[in-house]
Amino acid sequence: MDATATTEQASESAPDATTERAQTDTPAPTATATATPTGPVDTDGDGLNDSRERELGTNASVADTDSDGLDDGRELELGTDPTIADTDDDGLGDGAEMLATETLPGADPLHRDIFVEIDYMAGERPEEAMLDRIEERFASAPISNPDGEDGIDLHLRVDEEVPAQEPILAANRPGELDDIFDYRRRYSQLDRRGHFYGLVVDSLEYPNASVRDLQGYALGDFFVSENPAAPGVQDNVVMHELGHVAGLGPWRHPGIDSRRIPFEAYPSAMNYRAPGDRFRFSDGSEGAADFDDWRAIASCHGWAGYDDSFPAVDDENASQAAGGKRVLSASVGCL
Ligand SMILES: [Ca+2]
Ligand SMILES: [Ca+2]
Ligand SMILES: [Ca+2]
Ligand SMILES: [Ca+2]
Repeated sequence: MDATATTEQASESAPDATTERAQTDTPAPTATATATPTGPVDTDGDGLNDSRERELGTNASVADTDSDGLDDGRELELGTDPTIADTDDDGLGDGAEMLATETLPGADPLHRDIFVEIDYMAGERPEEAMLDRIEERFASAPISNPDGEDGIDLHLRVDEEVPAQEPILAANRPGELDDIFDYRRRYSQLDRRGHFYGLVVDSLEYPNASVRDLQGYALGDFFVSENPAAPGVQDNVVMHELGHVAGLGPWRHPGIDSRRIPFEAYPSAMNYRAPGDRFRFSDGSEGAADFDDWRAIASCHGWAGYDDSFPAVDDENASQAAGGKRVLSASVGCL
């Protein structure tokens, strides 16, 4: 704690040195070289004097130029962009990532974060070890970040136990708390930006017999996973449904939600031929039939550097996929 306080104090007394570092990504020459302005005027009191603000393109009369909750001087200390409200482009503002420690614990304004609230029916609490394994997959994703480190920081946060009902219907019907959408409405906090919602249940029941064997379900920013007894299987189900909510719809690639492509050619949890214990997304490196799941997720979210690479929609596959489960296919998307 003391070290942090000292650091902040030091950078406050030498704001220009900190600025140089953030701007050029090279070591500051010396702390004193530019830090001794005579009578600097800091009109808005954000820790940067007016002439420095002109250089940076920030507003010298507004402390928080991009209105993200962090003053311009503080942003330079952190390395975030004082003129961009969401420096890492993950849908969570710089200020929220730094200050909303209760709703976004562990968020990093320079690294892509995805938060998932997970509720579970009584007796179906997901194992932390399983959630850790999936988080590790995302952490090593080949996705770049402003902090220079690859990966997506996935936060799978177990929230609360909800009343059990088995099986639970994966379709809307009138009545209180008798289908998965009732649970979503009552227990999710999807109004929080950047959040997905997951519900772990004992058994899912489908109104359409053709999909009754599926163990998970995804719609928009919400997914449901059965909690099967077989070890390892749930990793794959959760990974698969997370893929859907993150943007991997069946119209993106013929191998998603199908058995048309061998697992070796498209080694992804989105492939129905994935062995139960193979929970991973593909990076497109296995040849013509492969698909870069990670890049599709990134471009689906509009992350800088990936937004122009979205694969063309496969209309034929989309319509085939829509055949048995139109609602599912048409609505699964990304934030
Ligand atoms: Ca700001
Ligand atoms: Ca900012
Ligand atoms: Ca952000
Ligand atoms: Ca972030």
